[in-house]
This record gives sequence, structure tokens and C-alpha cells, in this order.
Amino acid sequence: MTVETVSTAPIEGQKPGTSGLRKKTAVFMQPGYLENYVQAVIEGVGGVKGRTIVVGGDGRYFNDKAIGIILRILAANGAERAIVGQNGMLSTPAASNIIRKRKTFGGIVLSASHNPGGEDGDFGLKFNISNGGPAPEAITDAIFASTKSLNEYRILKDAAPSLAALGETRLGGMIVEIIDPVADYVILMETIVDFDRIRKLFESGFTLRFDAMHAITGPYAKAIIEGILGAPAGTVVNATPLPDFGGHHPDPNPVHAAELFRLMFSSDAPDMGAASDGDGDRNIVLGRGISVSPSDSLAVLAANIHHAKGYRSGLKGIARSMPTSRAADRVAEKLKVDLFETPTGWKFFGNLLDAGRVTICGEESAGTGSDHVREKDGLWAILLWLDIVAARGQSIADIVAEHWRTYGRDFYTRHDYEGISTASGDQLMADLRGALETLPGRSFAGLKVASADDFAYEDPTDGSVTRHQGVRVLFANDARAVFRLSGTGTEGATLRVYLETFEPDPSRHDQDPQDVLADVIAAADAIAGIRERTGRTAPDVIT
Ligand code: VG1
Ligand code: CO
Repeated sequence: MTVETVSTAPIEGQKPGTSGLRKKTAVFMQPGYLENYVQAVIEGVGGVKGRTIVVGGDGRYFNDKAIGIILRILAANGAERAIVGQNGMLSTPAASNIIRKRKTFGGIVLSASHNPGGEDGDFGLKFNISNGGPAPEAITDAIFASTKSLNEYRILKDAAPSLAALGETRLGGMIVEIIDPVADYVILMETIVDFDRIRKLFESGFTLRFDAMHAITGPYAKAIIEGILGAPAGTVVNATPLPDFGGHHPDPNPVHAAELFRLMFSSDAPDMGAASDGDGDRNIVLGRGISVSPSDSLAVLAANIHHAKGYRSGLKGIARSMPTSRAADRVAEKLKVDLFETPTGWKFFGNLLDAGRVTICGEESAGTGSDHVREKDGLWAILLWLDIVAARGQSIADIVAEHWRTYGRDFYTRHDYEGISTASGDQLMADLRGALETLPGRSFAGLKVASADDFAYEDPTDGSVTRHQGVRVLFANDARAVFRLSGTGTEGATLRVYLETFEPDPSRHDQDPQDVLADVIAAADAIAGIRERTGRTAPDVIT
């Protein structure tokens, strides 16, 4: 075994965003780019000598080669063992599970999630800590600091082993253990939902289409939904992970999962539609003629979680990201449990879950998860929905309508303006922040502003404070508009505008959110000058 110490210089811009470092694949493939960052991660987490690290990714282009490089760097830095998904594949929630189950020091998850893959697409790397969750800000800050002072990295000269065969091999002084990426995840799911009950649901003729979008959940969904739960072959579509996701964005939203949405609103719709994203942590659930907004999904799952055997001991609390609608708050209030509002990104939920303050968490961006792992978990959410449908014996549309009748409906939409110039995005946010104090009392598109602020979060478990997490504007009628810039994009800036309003009256629940929210949308534009500043007449993505 020969360890090579390679001199290098800091590379600019290796700053982890909402969910790790994401860049164009070509950027990650530049000589030394990945090597520098991995060494900086190792320094930032205090070294890996004698440690066990989980390594896996969503199978996108460069996944396998990157893992080879990472294994050689881990070995050269004295890691004792690397646990790697077969062929380099591990969904994000499955990686989180392995870290927890095997009590490892952490894991390296390779993914740019819902971003497109391939040579011209995106690549990403995220470090997860020993609780299985994304590294919190203190650690990502330390990693970023290391990227700025790095002058060498260590790498083994030996070639990395093949990732195809299960079992243990040696790489220098490190054991490389190749595991089945699906097996442990199946065992975990079986402790949470009632497989027999869901099997009976399928036996009774219940129909599902699960769109794996040519991404990582294909093998997991095939094994569980078609294999164990007995859904007919063909229930899981686009099930083979491809390095470029078949040229699509693996993002389960109405634009990128258009075919599934079309099907669910057609006369051929099955009872349920579902999809996940590139790395398997997002989920969308649809019923016949209805798409469940992720914010509603969190609220419905929280209100019904007692049906699932994994949560019989009850719900400790609920957490949602700030831009997620307040539907979950209404459930928390009724169930008399705490509700926590955190900044966007799963890394803020970890402490609350570890402290036993919350059982379920969610984000409006199609993310739901619980204390079973420390990541959002797409397939888990879909299985939980199936379990609840089986327990209640009602359609998804009926379950949601009944939920709205009980709690009222939070009409919700998000408008994304993608690939605008960084300068105009930054200016728009700076001007909004500058105007915060002047907004209350003024009216826009007929809506009066009650309050406005820049969201800051104080973590109740460790007191750490995270500022500037998005501008919130609350109107006198309780409607809300939130503005923030994406922290996962790789080109220019993406402005996200989150819009919502509450409607208690059931006779008004059956309307299109875009119509109901027309005045909030107009007010948001008037406040931020979106069209004028971006030159766009409409958002690129509406969820
Ligand atoms: C987006 C979502 C956020 C999510 C993050 C990672 O971040 O808004 O809710 O946690 O993606 O999801 P941003 O900064 O672009 O708004 V995933 O599935 O890409 O790991
Ligand atoms: Co994802």
C-alpha cells in the first residue's frame, strides 16, 4: 500500500449549500476537485482514522468513479472500514439507516438529488454524521473553512476494488464491505408499517403507479411494492436507475413528473399515484383526480400516524420547514403536541429528532420523514400512505377532503423562477430585506401587510442561531408570502416564492389553489417586483 500526499491549493466556491456541495458534473470531474473536497470533509469532521464510513449514491453519472476516489482517500486517511452499497448505490434514507444501524462515524452520500444528472447535469456530495442526518451548520462551516486552507490531500495509489460483488475486500489498511443496498431498508420498513395489511389492500384490487423516474428508488420499490407487497408487475415504472435519469429531472413535481400527474387526472387513473426523486428522499402522493400538496401530506400523515404500528406510542411533536404551510400546525394544536418551525433543509430536524422532541418532519418541497432515520424518506412516506389507506378503507381524495373538513384547508402553491441572474436574485432579496420595516400597514393588490421579517431560527436543543433564512410577509387576512433563494441550484439563482391562505369553509375547499391565491400572488409580485426584475412573465415551475 502506497499513500501519496498530493500538494494542492484551495479551490474557490466549495461551500456546502442546503444539502451538501452541488456543482455541475464537469466541475466535480476536474482533476483534484473531488479530491480536495473529500479531504476538506475529512479535516472538517476531525479526521477518519479508525472510523467506519458509509459510502453510496444515487447512481448518477460519475457516481462509481467518485466512489473509487473517495475510498482511496478514506483509506489513505486511516479509515478502518467503508460500508458501500453494491455498485455504489444507496438511497439517501437507506444510507441514513445504515449509518444508524451499524453505528458508524458517518457517511458520504453522493447525489444532487432532484437535479438532472449526466455529463451535462449535476453532481453532489454530502456528509452525514453519526445520527444518520446531514451535517449541521457548525460542521458544514468547518468543512468550508478546511476547503479554504487545504494544501494537500492524501490518496492511496492502489486501485479501488470493484463495487459489484457483495462481501469484504481490502484497500490498503481499510476494509471495503459491499452490502445489498435494499435489504436493511426493507427490514426497517417492516417495523413501521403493516406489510400484511398493505398486501391485503393490493389483493383486494387496489391499484398503484409508482414512478421511480429512472432513479434510485426503482430497486427499493420493486423489491417492496411488487416483491413483498404483491402489487402486480408493472406497478413500479421507470424502475431502472440510469446515470442520466433518462435525460429527465428526477423531481416528482407536476412539471417533471408530468406523465404521472396526467394519468392521475385521467379516466384511467389508478387508485394511487406516487413518485420519488433522484436520491429517494422526496415523495409525491396522488389520488384519483387529486395531487396531495406536500404540506397537506405532512399534516395528514401526522394526524393519522397512530394507524401505523411503528408509531403506536404516539406523536411527540411535529416539525416543518418555515415555508411549509401551516396545515401541520393545526394538527399539532389539536393533538396538543409541539410544532417546530425550522429553516429549509433537513439538517435542522436532526437535533429535534435526536432529542425526542418530534416524531415527524416535513417540507413543502415533497419531503417527509420521521424518527426512523435522519433524512426525509420518499418510499417510507408512500408506504405510510398505503398503510393509512388500508387502515381507513377510504380513497386518498376522501381522506384529504375529510382532513380539510376537520382542520380547514391551507391553499398552497410555490412559484419558482429558475436560472435568473445571481445579481438580480441577490438584489431582489436585499431590497426586500431593506424594505421590511416599511411594509407593515401598506397594501399590495388589495392585501394589507400585518408583519414582515427575515426568518431566524434558534435551535431549542443547542441554542445555535441561523439567520437570514427567508423573508416572510404575513397579510392581515392571515395569508402569507415567503421569499428565498434556492441553495441547491448550480446555475445562476432560483427564486422561490411560497404562497398560502387559509380557508375554513368546506364549501370552498374544492377550488384551484392558483385561483384562490391570485391576490396573494399579485401582492407578492407587487412587493418584490418579480416580473420587472427577472424579466419573466411566469414562473418556470409551479408546485
Ligand atoms: C430544496 C428544497 C428543500 C430541500 C432541499 C434538498 O432546497 O427547497 O426543502 O430540503 O432542496 O432536497 P433549496 O435550497 O433549493 O430550496 V433534496 O431532495 O434536493 O436532497
Ligand atoms: Co432528494
